[in-house]
Amino acid sequence: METTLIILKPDAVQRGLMGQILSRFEAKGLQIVGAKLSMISQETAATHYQDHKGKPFYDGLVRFMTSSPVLIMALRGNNAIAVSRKMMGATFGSNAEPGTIRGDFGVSNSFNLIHGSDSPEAAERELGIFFGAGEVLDYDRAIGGWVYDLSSGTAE
Ligand code: 3AN
Repeated sequence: METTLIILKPDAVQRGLMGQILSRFEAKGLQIVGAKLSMISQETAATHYQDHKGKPFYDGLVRFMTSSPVLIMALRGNNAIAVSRKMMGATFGSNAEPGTIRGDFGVSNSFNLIHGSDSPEAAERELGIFFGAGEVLDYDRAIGGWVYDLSSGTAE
């Protein structure tokens, strides 16, 4: 099982889209194993987006991400990183496919609603930035055996 970091960005919170976006992940079968509504500090935003430092959109991105609360989540499932990235859609709302979160809920390139880790290495790094010890939980869901086929002993 993979765990990924998802952030519902300030535009998702301000536009009242948290519930609808969260519902999609729940309905898909991904397990919410961490969640907190939080203001991101300048320092945390800089750490999170360190790979983009120096790019033309970097200052605006940090300003945007620190402008309003965000919903920070840890989602778990088989291939959770790829599954959630596919659900998010292309980076820019203007060309994200209908059926994806960015494709259905946004049209902006800068305000693109959601962040999701793009690799296992990034997920580990980003989960460590936003969640402290004990804040990502291990628990069984009553529906677990209906989301995955567990008959072989592994989740299929
Ligand atoms: P993604 O979030 O789809 O993985 P990245 O990693 O290429 O996209 O970019 C990280 C974030 O930087 C994006 N979520 C978006 O908010 C912002 N970003 C990337 N490119 C641009 C751009 N050309 N103009 C404005 N913001 C951008």
